[in-house]
Amino acid sequence: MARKKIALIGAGQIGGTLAHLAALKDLGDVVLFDIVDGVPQGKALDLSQSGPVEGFDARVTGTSEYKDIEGADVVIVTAGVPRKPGMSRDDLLEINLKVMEQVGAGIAKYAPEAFVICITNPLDAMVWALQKFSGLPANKVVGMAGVLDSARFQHFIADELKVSVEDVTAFVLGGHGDTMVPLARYSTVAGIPLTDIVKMGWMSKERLEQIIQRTRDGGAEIVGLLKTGSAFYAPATSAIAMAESYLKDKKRVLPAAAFLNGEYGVSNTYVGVPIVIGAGGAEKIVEITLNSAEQKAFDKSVGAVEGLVEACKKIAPKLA
Ligand code: A3D
Repeated sequence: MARKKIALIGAGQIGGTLAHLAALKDLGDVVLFDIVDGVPQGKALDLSQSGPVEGFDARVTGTSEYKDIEGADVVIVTAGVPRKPGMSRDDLLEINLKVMEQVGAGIAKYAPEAFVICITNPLDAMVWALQKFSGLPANKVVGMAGVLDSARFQHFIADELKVSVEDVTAFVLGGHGDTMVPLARYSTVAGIPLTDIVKMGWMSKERLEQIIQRTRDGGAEIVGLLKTGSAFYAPATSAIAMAESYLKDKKRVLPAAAFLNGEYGVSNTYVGVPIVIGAGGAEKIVEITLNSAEQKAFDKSVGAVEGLVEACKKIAPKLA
């Protein structure tokens, strides 16, 4: 069986980490693409030289030409600019939208059969634009945010209760922004919903609220500490989990920005919901029932994403 091919568009902080993880997990050969000549080639050479030590055979190459991504099974997009302290994800919209147009054209030409995972911010609007610019089917283009937001929530809960992260599941819905909706009712410790954990007195309601807010601000907290860029280890790991589920047809149920066509009462918009990822891409959108407070928070989040999509249409009228 031929080795799978993973193309990484953007060879910055997340791109380099993605390449390392993909090689360590032997997911396939890796092509790192970037417009800055030398960076993808240099990182690819460095990573290749870790192969003999780690014992991976994946070929890691760097390029600035789209033709080298030809036939990729998976494309992960991080091209664009990240946040600096004081910036919101939405401040990146105009510049990253232009990047999505170039990337979409490159994917359409050389990797139209690929499963595409977008990470570039503002995530929900950029994945929407990337799907439109590339013309790929909507079930083959998804955005990574929910796995990361849920992992942040899981980490904070496990840390607070002093339990293993392995026993904590977390559930975050909605757009990847300040309006994201961490759902306590659907997040559990060994199957016990966090709402019951509060009732049992294991954690106070106030503490849970603080953790939920810290999850929402999780990206900004790291931007504030790093000062020169945004988080990259956990975002890369999260996208690799999605790529692996596709490549191995694992059919994992993961939160991701998916194209909604009536589900959750939303149309023609990408927003974070649980989906099944298998060989067919986004194979199923899982529609959970929301209580009125959750629905209100979800609607607010969808409204924020729709506002960004409208801004994209104004900047690039061909998306309208
Ligand atoms: P960074 O290290 O700056 O890497 C971005 C790379 O994109 C750089 O190497 C650029 O040279 C390259 N690039 C710029 N324009 C183009 C282009 N037209 N074609 C190809 N490559 C280009 O950033 P990063 O890796 O830290 O972050 C990448 C993106 O991910 C940013 O938009 C972040 O905001 C976003 N991000 C999203 C999440 C989510 O959870 C959704 C988390 C963290 C970061």
